[in-house]
Amino acid sequence: MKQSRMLIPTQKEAPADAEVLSHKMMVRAGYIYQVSAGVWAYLPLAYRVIKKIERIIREEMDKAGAVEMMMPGLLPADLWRESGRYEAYGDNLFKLKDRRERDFILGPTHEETFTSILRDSVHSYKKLPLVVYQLQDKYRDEDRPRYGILRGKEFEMLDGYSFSADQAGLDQAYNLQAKAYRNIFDRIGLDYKVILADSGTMGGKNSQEFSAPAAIGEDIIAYTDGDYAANLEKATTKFTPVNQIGEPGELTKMATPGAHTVDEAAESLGLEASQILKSMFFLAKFEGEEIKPVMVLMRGNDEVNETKVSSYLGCEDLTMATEEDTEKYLNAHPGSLGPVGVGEEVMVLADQHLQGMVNMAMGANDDGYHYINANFDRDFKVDQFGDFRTVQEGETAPDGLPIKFTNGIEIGHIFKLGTHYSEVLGATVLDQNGREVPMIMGSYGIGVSRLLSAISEQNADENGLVWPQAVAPFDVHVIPVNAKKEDQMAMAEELTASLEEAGYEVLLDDRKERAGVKFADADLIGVPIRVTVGKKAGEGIVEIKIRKTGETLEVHKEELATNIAILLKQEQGAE
Ligand code: 9G3
Repeated sequence: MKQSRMLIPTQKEAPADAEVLSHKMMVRAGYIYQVSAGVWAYLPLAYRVIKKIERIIREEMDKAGAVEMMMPGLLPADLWRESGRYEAYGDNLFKLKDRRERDFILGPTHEETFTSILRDSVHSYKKLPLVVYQLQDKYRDEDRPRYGILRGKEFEMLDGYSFSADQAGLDQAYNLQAKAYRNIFDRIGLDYKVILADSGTMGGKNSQEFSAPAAIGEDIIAYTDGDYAANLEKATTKFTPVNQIGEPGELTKMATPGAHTVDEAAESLGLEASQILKSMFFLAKFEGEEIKPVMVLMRGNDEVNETKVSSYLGCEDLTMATEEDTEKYLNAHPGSLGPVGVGEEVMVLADQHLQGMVNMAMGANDDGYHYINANFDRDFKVDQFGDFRTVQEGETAPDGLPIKFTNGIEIGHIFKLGTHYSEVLGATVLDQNGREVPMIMGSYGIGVSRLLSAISEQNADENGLVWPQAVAPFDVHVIPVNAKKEDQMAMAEELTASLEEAGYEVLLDDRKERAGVKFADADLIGVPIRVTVGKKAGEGIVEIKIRKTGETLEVHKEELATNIAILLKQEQGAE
């Protein structure tokens, strides 16, 4: 392919609002163009990368027995009203009307759409399991689109859905998809972890997230050198309850003037922060508008994990109570909360690490006062002990090894949905006994366009992008140093033809630009192998440069194809 015919608007400077490497370099290298905040055009080089990723995805999906199809992006709101999600996702949903004032949305995901088609098309368990998928743009009105195409308002997703008549069918589909996802990320050359994650509002308990370690990742992953890895939202430690001994002392109300934080209370009472019991007050919103006040207790030096609390409660939304909520339910201020004396209507959850503690200090729901020697049962109730805290680095993971933290980019997520959507939308089949049963579903997704950001974050350097061979826009970048020198151009064209003949995809920089410009652009574009045709062209000598390592070697043009084959195999091996 002649570079003079490509549209590759490289730039010396990154856009002012670009904070991260992948965003800076994908714009500078002429891969993407911002049409609007969070809305991007994929220029020819990015489009070639996406097409290579899609080919890998299609091969692995087909191997896993999934069948590709295509849904509309423009969806009738009624379908989302039936599932209850039209309201639930509020501002994130793009809503619009057609000429007859009928409500539509731009699809952010397609559980409802696929379920409605299966509902109308499949009625017997004999036709299941079915796994269908699509590669399609999704629309989400992100409040803060950021990091280039990593979090956009329109992005390409692989979304797949499995429909089974029984749990075994779901387990099998889920495992096949999990394997396919590993194959896809392995073949692309991405570094990733498979982590335990929270299923959030998707229902079902099991879900696996595929996370690409990267400094800018929005996920925090808790992992060990063993095989434990979990999203911080879900991560837990090896817990051994301790039964502390100690006679319960007399409950005493102590003046602690001006003490509002755990540390101030500890200071004022001459105790350690871990001896102070910290009370966090939330309002939990359940299906059908019911609001429940929830107090969560934990050691003073622990942090409450709101995802664990809302997952335990199964509530739709969990928010920290405001001052007036606290006044209303506890007749107290956030700086001096405690469980002693709270009304029955307040649910009290306690982190399991409190179990067995005696004579605890805690807020007295009275500014400037704290209790000491407060004890379970005698002085306050706990409705449920559980795992409600966020783990900390260094603590012992369930596999017995110390926990480490890293940031990760969520690149895939698979869910055992169960029957939530098939029930609300009436997608049932007759089972072998002729009984009507809801189909059991799984949903599976990869952020396809987001992969370009993840790959770039993991491979780019200060000179530009670096693509793994499997998804690079071209295999080889041929650069005649001086386009005005006939012999160099002739040799460059000859090499391009023979490499293409050998099955390589070649970008020939035939532009009449200075050498410096060509080399700088080649570094930005990031094709894995560069062949420079320069002064020694007359002797049939060319220079090969490996973009990833910067290594160069001179070879005779007769050995070029052989050397490239070896280098590309090495690069793949190195992955
Ligand atoms: C919405 C909006 C944003 C959303 C969703 C719905 C995330 C939503 C979760 C999923 C779950 C799976 C199929 C492929 C795998 C992931 N953000 N999710 O459902 F209306 Cl505005 O998308 N979907």
